[in-house]
Amino acid sequence: MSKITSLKARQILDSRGTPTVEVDMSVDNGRVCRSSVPSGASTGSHESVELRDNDSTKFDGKSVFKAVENINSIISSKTESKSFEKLDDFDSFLIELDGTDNKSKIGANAILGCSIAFMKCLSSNQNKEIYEFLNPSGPLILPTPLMNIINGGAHANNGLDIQEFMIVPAGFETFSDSLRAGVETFVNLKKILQNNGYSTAVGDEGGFAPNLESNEQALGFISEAIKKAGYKLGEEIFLALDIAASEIYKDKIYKIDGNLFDSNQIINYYKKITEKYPIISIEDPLDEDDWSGWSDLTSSLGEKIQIVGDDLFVTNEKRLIEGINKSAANSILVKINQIGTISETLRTINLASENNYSYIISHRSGETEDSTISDLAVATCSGQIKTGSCSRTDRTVKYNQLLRIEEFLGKDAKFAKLSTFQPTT
Ligand code: 2PG
Ligand code: MG
Repeated sequence: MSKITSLKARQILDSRGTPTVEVDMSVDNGRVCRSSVPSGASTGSHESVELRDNDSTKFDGKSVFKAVENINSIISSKTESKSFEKLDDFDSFLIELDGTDNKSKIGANAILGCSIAFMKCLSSNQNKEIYEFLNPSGPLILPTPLMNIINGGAHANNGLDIQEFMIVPAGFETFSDSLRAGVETFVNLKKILQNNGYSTAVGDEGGFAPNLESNEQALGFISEAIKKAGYKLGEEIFLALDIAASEIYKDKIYKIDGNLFDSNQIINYYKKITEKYPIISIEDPLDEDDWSGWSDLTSSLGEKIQIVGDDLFVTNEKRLIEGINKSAANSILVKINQIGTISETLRTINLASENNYSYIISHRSGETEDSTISDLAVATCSGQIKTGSCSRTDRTVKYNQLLRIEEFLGKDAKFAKLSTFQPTT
């Protein structure tokens, strides 16, 4: 049984300068472990609630002093006399303490900060890395990165409707070679954008945010950058998109490059671009509540590419069950703060895996120096991680942790390549 022996939360800043929650905790008088909580911009409306103070005189209404106070007073006092057998018991206790369906009382940000910190304390007390603690008997797999090298949508102010243009360097033997190919493509993309007179300033996830003429132009420049870096497009490096379609959907109509599409028409648009470019994964191609559109797209393109539910599933078992029943998507994006505890995240992953859905461990557009998701990706054998481009420390901290894990695992470090992509390749 494990007991919290110290607990202190504070407000810090995330990568956008927005306040977020940091937690310092020790369990059974072990080392103090620290966690911090990410935050999205294109948030799904079914996500757990991030508690913010909404006081317009401070931090543009976004301070999290209430969530911090909920940890330092409520969670701290209610756990004082309690011991927990496992992480699962601790997380269940927090869920019950909150008592709402969406963690709106104590705040998913407060709860997640404690859940991550408790997990870190348990692993530290066992002298284990987080990935070892989560999966002591293996197998362990280094994930293929989905690197968002052109940022649009809610993550930039450049007029690109599609939120994320990603490269997937999957055709390599090791994680570090894959990362290197991603970095070299990024560097070449910078030169191409410069030569064409576009800005090389970066967006929220460290990818470039040029004011391009069209969404397809982004795909063209990225394809060129891959070739210029000396890699084979569609063999070594593939493409992926996050449309974040809820952001371009209004009155049952989607808008891309000034064109208006209903669900059927946008499905045709996806068919065309996946014929033209080696796109192997599309996330949130349709609105978060356009279930019939999702089922139609999955039946027409699901045999060919990975169709990923992010805002659709919000890492929530109930939403995922609905998706499985409706044959909507074949993959789920997993964000720990959408659901609010590590244990629930692991249950959602198990459900996905049992139903042959792939699962991608993901960051948020607002990030911190916490690299827990890298360990989570290795421990759960997700085979895929989405953690932005290869610039900005909030993004590279996750890649750097994966480089360390690769080194720790030595010759046992297996790299996922395309093994977990849906449809299984
Ligand atoms: C997404 C994410 C992360 P945000 O839509 O997948 O890339 O963005 O955190 O803004 O929801
Ligand atoms: Mg998304």
